Amino acid sequence: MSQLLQTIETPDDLKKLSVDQLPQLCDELRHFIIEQMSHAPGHFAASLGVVELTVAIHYVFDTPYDKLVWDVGHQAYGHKILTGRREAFRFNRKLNGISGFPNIFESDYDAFGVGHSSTSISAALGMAIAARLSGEKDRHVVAVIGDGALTGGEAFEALNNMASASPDMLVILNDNNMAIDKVTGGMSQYLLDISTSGFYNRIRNKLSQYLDRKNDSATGNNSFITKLTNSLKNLVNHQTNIFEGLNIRYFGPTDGHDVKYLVSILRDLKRIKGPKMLHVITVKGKGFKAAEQDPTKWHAVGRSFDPETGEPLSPPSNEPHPPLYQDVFGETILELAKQNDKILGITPAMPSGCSLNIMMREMPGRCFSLVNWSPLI
Ligand SMILES: Cc1ncc(C[n+]2csc(CCOP(=O)(O)OP(=O)(O)O)c2C)c(N)n1
Repeated sequence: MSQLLQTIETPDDLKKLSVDQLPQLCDELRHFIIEQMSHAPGHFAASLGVVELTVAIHYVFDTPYDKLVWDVGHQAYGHKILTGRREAFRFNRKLNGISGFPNIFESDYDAFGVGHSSTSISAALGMAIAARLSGEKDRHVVAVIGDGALTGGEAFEALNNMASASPDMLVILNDNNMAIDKVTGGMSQYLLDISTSGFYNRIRNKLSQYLDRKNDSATGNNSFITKLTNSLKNLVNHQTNIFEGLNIRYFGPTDGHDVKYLVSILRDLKRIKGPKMLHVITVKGKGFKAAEQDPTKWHAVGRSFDPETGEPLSPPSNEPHPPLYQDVFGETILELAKQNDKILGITPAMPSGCSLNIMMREMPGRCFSLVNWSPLI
């Protein structure tokens, strides 16, 4: 039973829990999402992957005064449940129910109305600058963006602007190595490289442990320790970190499922001024075996399923049913492409979602993923 979750109407209730209780709350929240989604389908795997992150952010930051901006927004179910919409979540995506995405008209906790994708850093940058101009120096601004959404052009534009505006804001990069389909391209390879470089990460961890032992006053942006750490980081990091190169302090990569550790990191980051990025590694569909194994299939679910096994509850009927809209598109584009070799297929990193995978299977060299412009071969 959800003993802790049912005591939480808003993040103020969450803050009454001890840090040691947070893993249990995460289990309950994850279970609640699975249970609800099993009979009221919608986006699924992405929210499961950010349960710990969601709990840690609301535990550490003072939302809604502090601004929390989700990027594609389909991972914000946990956020909705912890911010006054636990019961309303039963009517998620239903007529007269709540929206499946953050919506500024629905709740003060939804700082930015989002759909898809790559807008969060720009929006958060605007909020951070507005806070600075209006003298609200204590207001924190946090953007959460996935590695898929980070490949969008507007996200790069925002990182570029962060470098010059130097706002007090935190970007949390939720890296599950997935968009709707598998992420490919230069940025995803880069993130993998910095996540897996053992030597670099060992040195970085030692440095951050050293930093942790220092008192709060030593962790300011201009402190000697901070400057020393940056110099050492540059020394050990032969390839310059792309984010550090843009004047954004980079922290991580770290385990995005260790809620207690996330809380301690976020508390530390809260005290550090300037533009920062925390890179967390998560598993899309975390805690639900079928979704962990096939996150693309479980990105969004269309039918009720058994919350234990993932098996569909209503077997597909033998009755003839109309084809899916996207399959009509997929079959048609393939048919046309066979007749006209000038036709190419382009998708925003979601070949399965728009059924371009039908053409992709037969003509991989003529299909492109918009987000990274690589042929789908
Ligand atoms: C401008 C734009 N580009 C691309 C897409 C297709 N798209 C939808 S969600 C998404 C990214 C999802 O991946 P990520 O941000 O990593 O979130 P996750 O689902 O993995 O949590 C993409 C590329 C879109 N909807 N709009």
